[in-house]
Amino acid sequence: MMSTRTQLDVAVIGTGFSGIGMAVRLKKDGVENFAVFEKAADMGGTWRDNLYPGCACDVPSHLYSFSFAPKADWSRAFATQPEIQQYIKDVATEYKVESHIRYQHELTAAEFDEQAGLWQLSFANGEDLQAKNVVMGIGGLHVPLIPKFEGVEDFKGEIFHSAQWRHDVDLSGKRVAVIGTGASAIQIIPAVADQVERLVSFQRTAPWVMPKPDREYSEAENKRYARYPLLLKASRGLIYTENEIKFVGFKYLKPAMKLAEIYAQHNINKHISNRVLRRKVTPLFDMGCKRILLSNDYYPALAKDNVDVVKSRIERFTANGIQDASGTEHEVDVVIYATGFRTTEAAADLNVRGRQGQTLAEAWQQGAKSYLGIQSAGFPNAYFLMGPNTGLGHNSMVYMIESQIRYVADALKQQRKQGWAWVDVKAESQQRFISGIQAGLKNTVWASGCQSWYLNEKGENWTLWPGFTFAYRLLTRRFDSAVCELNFPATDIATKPSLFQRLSAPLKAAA
Ligand code: N01
Repeated sequence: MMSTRTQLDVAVIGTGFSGIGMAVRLKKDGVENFAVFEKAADMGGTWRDNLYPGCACDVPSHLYSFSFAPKADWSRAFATQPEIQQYIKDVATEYKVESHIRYQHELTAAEFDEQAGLWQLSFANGEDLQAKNVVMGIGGLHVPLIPKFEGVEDFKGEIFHSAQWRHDVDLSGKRVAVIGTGASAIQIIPAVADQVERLVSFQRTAPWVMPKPDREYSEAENKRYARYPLLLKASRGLIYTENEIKFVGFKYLKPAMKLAEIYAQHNINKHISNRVLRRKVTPLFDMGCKRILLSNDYYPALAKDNVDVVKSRIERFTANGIQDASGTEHEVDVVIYATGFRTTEAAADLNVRGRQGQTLAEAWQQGAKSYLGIQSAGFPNAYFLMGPNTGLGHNSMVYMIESQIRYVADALKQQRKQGWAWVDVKAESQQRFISGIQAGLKNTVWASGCQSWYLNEKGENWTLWPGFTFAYRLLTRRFDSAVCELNFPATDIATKPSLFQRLSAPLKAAA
């Protein structure tokens, strides 16, 4: 049981890739006085929460893993949710960070005490404590987006969100509606299509879906990876490079994306013979504007006799189902919202108060303003992992997280060495960074006119990193104290001799 008197050097929030990666780094740097706070009873972040059927990663696991903890025995190229969550747990065990985790500690408030240079943290279980630094590893996509449909309260069946899967609801033989056709839906639909009596897919926007180069790894292959770590590194490097090349298309070589669209259309035609359905599922926006999805079984699932795709807008819910804008009522027993998440700006929902009592929600009212997606002016000694404008449309988030962990670790190291009470990024440095980001986003495919979770309701992009990921790594290679306001403990300032005192000391001694 912790009390307000407990004082930590670092409080890390969350136990996903970000939180566990940060904890490992703190241990490596010899920091022991830290704790990792987790709202749930288990670790894994998004890979603990998303338990829907078919949940898997769409980035190959040789890359979607920590560079310091390569795994030679992934069962397949694109690992599924249980294997990825287990990987996170194995890393926590191997690097001995489990004893630092405090489960069932949901952060409810964080307030910075400028005089003391400490964060006052409060948790839903009634505990509170102080920490010199806070590292937010809460993930970018963890608050389910639940649209408000008219008549929802009249519906007699079951409704749940993809990230809050109801395992007690048996879908066998049921009529099921899936709302949304994003990364989650295209995994759920094929996974449940054979089990249900009828499936209605409500598609507002048809996504671009490419074949997924997925396969099982043979035992012999994995033995080779274990025996020759360089081979594993080469596989990781190759996947990384292929993904970075995608960014060239997103920003500089748009005609190349047109070729990719032709290939994707061929993928639709290969699996769907019905021309009406083909047209329905053919996207009408530039490829890359929304996340490019990977699947080998999505289109075959849509082509099944018991699956319907409804393009008409959802008008309202009825007692027995959903009525679309054409007036047709689709009777269903279960509705699954695969409607995505509120984005990074959702971090503003946290009750975080920085200097002069300003809340994060107030600071981010006109956009999620940050420096490198890691610091936010007015919130000293607070660091964000997977923060604003560091999401990716083309590569592995774990790579970005590792860049950020390195930057934060360097900030903390310099803080210990220099004895700073607190460190706050200067508003003008932050503004310069934001201007660069927004200029960089201008000619990318993400600004080509589609509506996606990358953009807020004003059409502004506070989520994506508009460049190569190696450029981000270079930018974050060392903590830059020159862009920060640095504050020394009051006692240090009082006892430190002034320049005049230091210069006049020898004269006084000689007199
Ligand atoms: O959510 P989404 P997701 N009425 O926002 C539709 C990551 N992820 O959970 O396209 C009707 O992509 C919405 O329609 P539209 C990944 O980063 C990763 O699928 O806006 N429909 C869309 O079709 C991904 O990008 C993996 O017109 C409504 C869908 O719901 C992110 O999570 C796996 C609606 C939401 O799609 C989110 O993916 C899964 C409404 N009112 C997820 N509101 C990996 O493999 C929304 N929609 C790593």
